[in-house]
Amino acid sequence: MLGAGAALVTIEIVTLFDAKGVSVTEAVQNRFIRDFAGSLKQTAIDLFGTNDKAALQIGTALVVLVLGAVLGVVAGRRKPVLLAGFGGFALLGIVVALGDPLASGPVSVVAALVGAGAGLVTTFLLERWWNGEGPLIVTDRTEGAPSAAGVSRRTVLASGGASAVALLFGAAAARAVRSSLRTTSTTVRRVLPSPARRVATPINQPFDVSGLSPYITPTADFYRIDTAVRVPAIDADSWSLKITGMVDNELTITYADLLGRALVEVPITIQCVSNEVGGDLIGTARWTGVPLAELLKEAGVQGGATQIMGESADGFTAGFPVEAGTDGRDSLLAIGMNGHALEPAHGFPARLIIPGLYGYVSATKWITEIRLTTFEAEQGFWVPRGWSADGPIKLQSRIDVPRSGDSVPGGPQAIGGVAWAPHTGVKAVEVQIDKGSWQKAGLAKVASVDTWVQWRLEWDAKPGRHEIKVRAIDLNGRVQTAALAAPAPDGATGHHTIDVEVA
Ligand SMILES: Nc1nc2c(c(=O)[nH]1)N[C@H]1C(S)=C(S)[C@@H](COP(=O)(O)O)O[C@H]1N2
Ligand SMILES: [Mo]
Repeated sequence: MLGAGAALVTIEIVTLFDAKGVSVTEAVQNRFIRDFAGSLKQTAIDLFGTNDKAALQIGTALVVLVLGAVLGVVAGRRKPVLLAGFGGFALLGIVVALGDPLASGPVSVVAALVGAGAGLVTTFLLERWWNGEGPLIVTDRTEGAPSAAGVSRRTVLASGGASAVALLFGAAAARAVRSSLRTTSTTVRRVLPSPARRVATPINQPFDVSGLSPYITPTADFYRIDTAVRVPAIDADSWSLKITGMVDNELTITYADLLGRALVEVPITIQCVSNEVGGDLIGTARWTGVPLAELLKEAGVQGGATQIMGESADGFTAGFPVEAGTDGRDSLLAIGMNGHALEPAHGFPARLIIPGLYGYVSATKWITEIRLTTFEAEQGFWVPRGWSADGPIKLQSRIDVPRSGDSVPGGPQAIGGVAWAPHTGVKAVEVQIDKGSWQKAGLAKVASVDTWVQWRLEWDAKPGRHEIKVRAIDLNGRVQTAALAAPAPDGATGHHTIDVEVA
């Protein structure tokens, strides 16, 4: 177990030589996500929410320690078995790391080999000490004591456990140092040129309800979903984006090219398909970027192309219909969010933002390629993992205040929330209290049909328990369905319903 811990910490220390990349362990975690994401995504989100990565780290540490312990038990005093065990894990790590676009080959090979070496040496030394052969012999060996070195079983377990924890902290510390190295080397705050065109964000909204989601979600509160264990650290100066596939002219675009173009700023709501009814995997930001249509026009999309596939530096892919890039909506190759260059977590240096589509089919972060292809030829990351190839965001609405389970004072007060039908627009929001008639809520202003709308209803709350439901009606007159559907395969449906207690 301690040998395995020593291997882990060594791998992280060696990977300090590749601050921007991923370690062998992270490459294995990425691979695990790739292979099991299909079956685990919703369970992981349900269990851990957006702490799923923390859960993965803790899980990995435990699995590695347990594997080490099992190897120790199996190997006994047979050194070749230990050698084969550590060697096998090193080989596996190397093979997986070589397949990870963000892992450096040479650093991974060295890290895996040195890590396995450190694990073996630790194990051999401990074993020698245990058998009373090494330099660490405790002299007052008592005959028949539970451990060969004359140390009690309890002391061995306690110091062994403490050492394992120390090794894990060491690995975490090495990662933290690596994170700080990457942030200083890549996330130089870039000031974006002011946009040439701006879709105005409504200020002076007609109402202000405490607890209601703000129209524009602050970047710090914006939800985050990515398959990469670690946020890719990309150097904007060496980054480039290729437009390839079924185009007349392949293009290569640099960050400087993007900064030199006429930028637009547009408020757009994006949502994760995994968002449950009433969930918070949705947000609206002012996105700054270059119209995707302009880039596609320069590349010259060929007649047979039906799908635009975005591919990222970490190998993630997401594909959507060509029309969503060319039909006049504000689809963007975005470089800014809420007035600043993108945060690394949200896709620095560039990502796609496509109004009306779930993120998993469209919003590729850390994008390095836009490939014109067909739906027959290629599938985006989530499609073979059980999610629909088509991902229009469904008509939905949410109650923000009061919160379900709240106890509220009686008398006049506001019920409020948000509703959305991205790229279609919301015509009306209706609220039902205690199975009564549907009452029309007031709507705030919106920048366009591409964002959510805030709504409010005045309520004269009478004492007792109450059930409150909301539904939206889109600009085509479609009423949000009450039929319950889970997020997989193409987005949850149903009416958000809450219970409140009025004092
Ligand atoms: N490279 C990459 N881009 C990605 C993803 C990802 O895992 N990797 N996740 C997608 C999904 S599922 C969603 S919902 C959005 C979330 O964008 P955000 O994290 O900026 O909110 O990004 C999309 N872009
Ligand atoms: Mo998503």
